Amino acid sequence: MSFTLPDLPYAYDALGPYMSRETLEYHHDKHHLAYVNNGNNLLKGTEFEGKSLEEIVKGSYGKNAGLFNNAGQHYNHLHFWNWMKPNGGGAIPGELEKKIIEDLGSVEKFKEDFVAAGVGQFGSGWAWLTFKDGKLSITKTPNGENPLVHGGVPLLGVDVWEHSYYIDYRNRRPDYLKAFVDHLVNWDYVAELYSKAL
Ligand code: MN3
Repeated sequence: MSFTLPDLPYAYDALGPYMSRETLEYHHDKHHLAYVNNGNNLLKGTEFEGKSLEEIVKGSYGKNAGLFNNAGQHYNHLHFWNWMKPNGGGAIPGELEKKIIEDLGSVEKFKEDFVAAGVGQFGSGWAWLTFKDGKLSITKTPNGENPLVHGGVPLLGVDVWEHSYYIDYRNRRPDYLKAFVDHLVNWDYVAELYSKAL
């Protein structure tokens, strides 16, 4: 398979005021597109041609850094657009909420720890709600890495590369992360991934 860039699942101005049209234009149309194009070029002639994106991400990790970085970021961004929605945040579907309380203490504690993971990721990377061995945990990864390569399933991820927040928040990464958990998260999509991972 080759990588393709899907349209955003909402209008470019739909996530305001928490994420602006300008951010989404740059982030989706330029950054994500670059991962798609570079990934396709680096995929050519490798053993990974014809494999699924998930197989490429897992298989190229530690073996083909160029391909991994771009395939990983393509995977992360495909989900990232769906991890947000207009008027997001809010109520978490029941089963998932129960599991968050069971494994992570409370919804409030989850939010605090998720934001702290994003703030604590030095440089570029991602913070995650990860499902692994029947348990939820909060993790973080550098650059294009994600929980797949550590045997987990990424249920929710937030991009903490500066391109994701610098236009709207400048250096205030914590404010971006708080806005993400309180106003942007598409919990229905997270719950869908959780039910598939069970
Ligand atoms: Mn990004």
